[in-house]
Amino acid sequence: MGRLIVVSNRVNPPADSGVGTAGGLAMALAAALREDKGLWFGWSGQTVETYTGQMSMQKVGGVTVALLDLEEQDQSEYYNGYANRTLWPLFHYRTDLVAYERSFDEGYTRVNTRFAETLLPLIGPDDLIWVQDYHLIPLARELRKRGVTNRIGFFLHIPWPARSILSTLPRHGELVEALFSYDQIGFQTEDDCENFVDYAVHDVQAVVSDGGLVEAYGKKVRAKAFPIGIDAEDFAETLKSDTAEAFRKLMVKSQAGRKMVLGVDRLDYSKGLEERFAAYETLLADNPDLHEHLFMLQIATRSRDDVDAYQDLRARLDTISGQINGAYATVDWVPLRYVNRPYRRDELAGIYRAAHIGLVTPLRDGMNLVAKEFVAAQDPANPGVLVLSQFAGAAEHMKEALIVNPLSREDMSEAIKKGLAMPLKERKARWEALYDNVRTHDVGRWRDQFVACLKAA
Ligand code: GDG
Repeated sequence: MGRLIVVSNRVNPPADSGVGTAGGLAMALAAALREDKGLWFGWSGQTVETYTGQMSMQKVGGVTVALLDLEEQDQSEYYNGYANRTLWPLFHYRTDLVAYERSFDEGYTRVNTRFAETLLPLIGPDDLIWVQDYHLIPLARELRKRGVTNRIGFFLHIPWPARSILSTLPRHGELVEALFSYDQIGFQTEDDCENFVDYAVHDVQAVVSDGGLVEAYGKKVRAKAFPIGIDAEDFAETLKSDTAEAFRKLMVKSQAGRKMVLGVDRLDYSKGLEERFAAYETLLADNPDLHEHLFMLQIATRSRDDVDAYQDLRARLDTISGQINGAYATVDWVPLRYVNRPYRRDELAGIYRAAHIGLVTPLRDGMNLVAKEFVAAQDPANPGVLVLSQFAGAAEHMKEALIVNPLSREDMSEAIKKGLAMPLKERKARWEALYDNVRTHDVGRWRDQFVACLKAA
């Protein structure tokens, strides 16, 4: 039996000491890779002046990783360019932010070719190859061109957009055709999978048969939804750690009896942070009786700082948060605590636990793991309430949350108010149903189901 080879843009297996600090996805992939002595391949995150194609192999936390250095031009055209300025906004329905530049397209193809050339000599005859995310859609095509006949799977962590949105991308047909070089493709939700099939049927007259087999371009690919989850067991352990408990206590003390409305996100325009702040302002404006009885903590860790849209968003959030505090704060009450610094996972776990409301209101999101972490962190005897956007993939299975439209500040403001006033019995009933799903549909199940389908493809 061959090994599992995971390929992703960046490679981040947890270090030996990383238990409780690394993300669930990294933990789940690393566990599978350790079990069958697999390999994790990707970009080192480093750039060199001239590309050499040299890669370095090392063992991290029992996992063999192979890292490739790219050129600066690759970073700007492939990573900051096609991946984060073309595909990311497009797939999150932000056509207003999409940049279409030929050089991005070329950089994307070039880096996928470089990945294929470097990975090629490492592939054994029976290895399964599992490619992660939108950075690497053409990788299977490039491997096939070089004679690879192994099973290759692809999982998309972000939404697959509706046909009308996708068709705004120049050469969208090429991108879709590239997916037909895989044996199995996975999406976060049924909706995403339907969007893909809809495009294939209408734009390239694909034939779809039972079990999600899609035939077009003279090739066949299986398409299916594999909703990702968190590592619930590890998260429960993390929650028991001294650090988590210390952070929970710190939060309780600093709350001084006030209820906490919590948001935790990467600072990204897809996460609906401006709209969330606006909703919170509406809540404060409409409900003077709530003043001083609650506060909002928004942790928004900076990401993709090299991209203009992220710098612009950060500047706007700085302004809005200042305006809210300027208008409503008193000498001993800060209504909005807005924090850009990152926290460790165990610290975050303690912060989640102390929250009364978890606000997860992206404008679009593949899944959203924060929603699941918030649920996993709650005290079963006195759980907080999840307010969840209808546009997060997580909403497909988390119906017991208070589901909101993030584009309506009134909707969100009312949901926060409802959550704050929700009786314990209802909070418990909703939380139990949500937690049951988080626990059973965890990241291990996601990984095992994908790999089993890929093996059977
Ligand atoms: C993509 C898709 C999909 C956040 N701040 C800190 C921190 N985080 C952690 C959270 C959570 C993770 O980052 C964010 O995961 P999300 O799922 O919310 O969002 P993306 O980063 O956009 O992820 C998404 C996901 O892939 C998986 O398929 O769900 O839809 O966009 O785990 O806790 N972690 C630490 N410090 C922070 O300050 N340690």
